[in-house]
Amino acid sequence: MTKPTLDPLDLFALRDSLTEEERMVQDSVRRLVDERVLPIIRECFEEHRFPRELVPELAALGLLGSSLSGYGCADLNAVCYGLICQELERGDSGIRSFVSVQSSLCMYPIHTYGSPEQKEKYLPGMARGELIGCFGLTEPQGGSDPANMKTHARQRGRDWVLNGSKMWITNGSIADVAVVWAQTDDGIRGFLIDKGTRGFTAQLIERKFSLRASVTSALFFDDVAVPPENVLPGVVGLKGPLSCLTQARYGIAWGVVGAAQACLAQLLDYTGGRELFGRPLAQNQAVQIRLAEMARKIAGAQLMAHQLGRLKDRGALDPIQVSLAKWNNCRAALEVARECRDLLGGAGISAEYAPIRHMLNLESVITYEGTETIHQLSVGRALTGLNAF
Ligand code: TGC
Ligand code: FAD
Repeated sequence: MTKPTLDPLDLFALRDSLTEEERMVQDSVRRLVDERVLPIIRECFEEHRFPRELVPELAALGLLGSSLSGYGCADLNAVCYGLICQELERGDSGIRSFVSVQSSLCMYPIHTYGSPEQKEKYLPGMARGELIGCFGLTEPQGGSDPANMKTHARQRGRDWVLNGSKMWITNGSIADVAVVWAQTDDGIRGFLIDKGTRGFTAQLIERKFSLRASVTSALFFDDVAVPPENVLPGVVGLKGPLSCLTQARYGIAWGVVGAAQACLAQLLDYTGGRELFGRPLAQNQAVQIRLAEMARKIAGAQLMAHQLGRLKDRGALDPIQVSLAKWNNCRAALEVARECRDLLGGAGISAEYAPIRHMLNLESVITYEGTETIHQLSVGRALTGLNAF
């Protein structure tokens, strides 16, 4: 038997190209996932429970708003943020989702578009995990087309009055502050709605088959009075929410690699140890071809994520590159998870094995933050200059 010399989960030795700081970040998140996430995540998924008890530990490692500077944030580079997402999603997409929403969808817009007072009020508490955020863009009538949002805000005296609803909102029922995008007479604006504000309610969406270790909710706004201090002053228009989505989609392109790695690692172990027809399952050509295909998909996704990170750190990232990577990497991870589920045979449907949990999670991940079709059409538009939306 030939001894493997390469790391099957890092065939292009990308770990060697990381700086010392990047490796340290990866190692510390990896430890957290091994010691704190993996022992409980199966039960959380079965019980449909987000492990909120982990939030202080995520915060203590500097994982909330990790790319931001000041306000108690870690000011890490983009590759570090990617590695954080990758390691967390090796545990579960729900944990990565929590960090994506807190960091990229809530802290990022406050940091980028907020007033000095808003930054002081929210960011330090969010970095410490004492304040949880959610991001309300999607509405029941169609998340792919947020320009058509019905939630609106009108000025009444000094305040704004917000009416409408949002659907499928991660962290919605546990959030202390909701970053809500609403149509106004002069374009889409961002509003910071504190928990307990009169007229604002969040309702948990129960009985999901996917992302069961994550909180998903609907938000309702019934004549919610919002003072001007709670309006993000730095942006008007769809580019506000879309710029946040670029940050979060970037993290997802890395995160799903972790989910795929977790699946392949478990499958390599399983097929190496299971004897059928007098030899290990892994010693069949048909099985090796499938394992090699999975390794190819993971390696391609990893290379794309790493290059995306280097481009982002140089300030040269284009949202279309993020669309391509989000699409490619989610599709690759989902295919890997489904293949692993299948090669585990009957065991593949057991909660004892991770692939089915990752597979079910990835059905959400390929849908949220822009469905696969939306990213394909975005790339198509960039290639042709013709808008097919
Ligand atoms: P488009 O013409 O492309 O853009 C409108 C304006 O926005 C500007 N823009 C950006 N600005 C900054 N950064 C970016 N990344 C930007 N992308 C676009 C653009 O320049 C333009 O500005 P201006 O000044 O010219 O007006 O807009 P469009 O209406 O054609 O877009 C179409 C489309 C389909 C691409 C867009 O609507 C879209 O991306 N739809 C998908 C919606 C989506 O992804 N929703 C996700 C909701 S959040 C979520 O799912 C969280 S899950 C969290 C978790 O748990 O991890
Ligand atoms: P639709 O937009 O109705 O799309 C339905 C189908 O039509 C899709 O397959 C789509 O690709 C396809 N389609 C759409 N347009 C076209 C076209 N022009 N041509 C061909 N096909 C098309 N949103 C938030 O704002 N904040 C959150 O925190 C958040 N968290 C989420 C968590 C979970 C678990 C899930 C599942 C979703 C979350 N979302 C969140 C919402 C998510 O972003 C939307 O589900 C997504 O954008 C798709 O919107 P939709 O579900 O309304 O589907």
